[in-house]
Amino acid sequence: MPDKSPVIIDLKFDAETVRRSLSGTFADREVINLADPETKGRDLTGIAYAVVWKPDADLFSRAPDLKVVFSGGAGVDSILSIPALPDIPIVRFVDHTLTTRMSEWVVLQCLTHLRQCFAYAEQQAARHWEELSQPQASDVTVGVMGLGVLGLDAVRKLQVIGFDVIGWSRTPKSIEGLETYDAAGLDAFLDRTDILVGLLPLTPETEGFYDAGLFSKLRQGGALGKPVFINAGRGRSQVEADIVSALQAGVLGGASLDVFEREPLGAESPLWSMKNVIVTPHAAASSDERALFRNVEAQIAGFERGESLPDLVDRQRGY
Ligand code: NDP
Ligand code: OXD
Repeated sequence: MPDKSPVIIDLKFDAETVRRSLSGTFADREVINLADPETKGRDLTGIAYAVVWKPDADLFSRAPDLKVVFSGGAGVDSILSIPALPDIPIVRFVDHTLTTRMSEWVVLQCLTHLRQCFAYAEQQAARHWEELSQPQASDVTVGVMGLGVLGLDAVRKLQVIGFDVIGWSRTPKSIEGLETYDAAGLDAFLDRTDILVGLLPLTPETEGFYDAGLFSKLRQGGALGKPVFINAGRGRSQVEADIVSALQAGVLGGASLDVFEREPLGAESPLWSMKNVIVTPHAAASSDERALFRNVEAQIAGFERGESLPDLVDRQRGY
């Protein structure tokens, strides 16, 4: 084995897929996959790298010499919440495979609500033939919250479909072809929005953010009649009881949710069977393991050549 630091793998993904995807990767260093029973109790001192998703709480005390932590996903809340996290660089997983998947999901959900798929599914079940009046994408304003890697790609793809798109982010932005709002413009942004797309990270500021007060500020009487809430950011940013009440009261006309306050979503949740609601199991943009390992290999090679690491997490901001 060449004299290069091993890499620890602690990914709470499907264990078999991780194992299969590791074959042929990291050719120049040892891989210690903590899902393998033989690594139990293994001394992890002296190891520089770890690739993690929902890591074991004791990983950082077991591996005190880590130089870089690579996140197995784009979101890092499950890493930042570990109390023993050392003050070392954390690299997010930013890759076209993940970005493309997210945009596919977002576009699919926006089109599902625009093209009245729920109403047509009901008609089909009843063997009922009736053409419904159909707004155009350009009649509908999609407000994308979060203009980072995922939000911006979704914006561009929604624009190609023809939606009127506006964006909102923490800091002010100037983006060609996109009207944007910052934190101070929240109410004005919501007041124009027919379909709200949440692509925000979970931070202390965004916890419980999508609540009754926010839903009540979305535009009523737009081309879809009632506003729609779509969230693929993080579930703890949404107040699920408020989503249910807003749907029941007609404040919201529909929702597409990929993330939930508690995952898996409990069987008792009313969201499973509500009208005009799509539930997907945190599957909007799962990481492709092979792409992840290729990405980490390239990052480690660059780091060992003395290059700076891209896609670093800002611990102060929390994302
Ligand atoms: P980025 O870090 O690239 O972008 C985050 C965006 O959110 C930025 O525009 C940032 O604003 C904005 N933002 C953060 N905090 C606030 C706030 N308090 N108020 C307003 N805007 C804020 O992240 P990505 O686009 O790569 O990913 C976004 C999130 O998507 C991830 O953190 C993760 O939670 C989720 N995700 C979900 C997946 C799924 O399968 N459901 C898959 C992958 C990711 P600014 O530009 O001003 O910094
Ligand atoms: C991610 C996710 O953050 O899959 O990448 O949720």
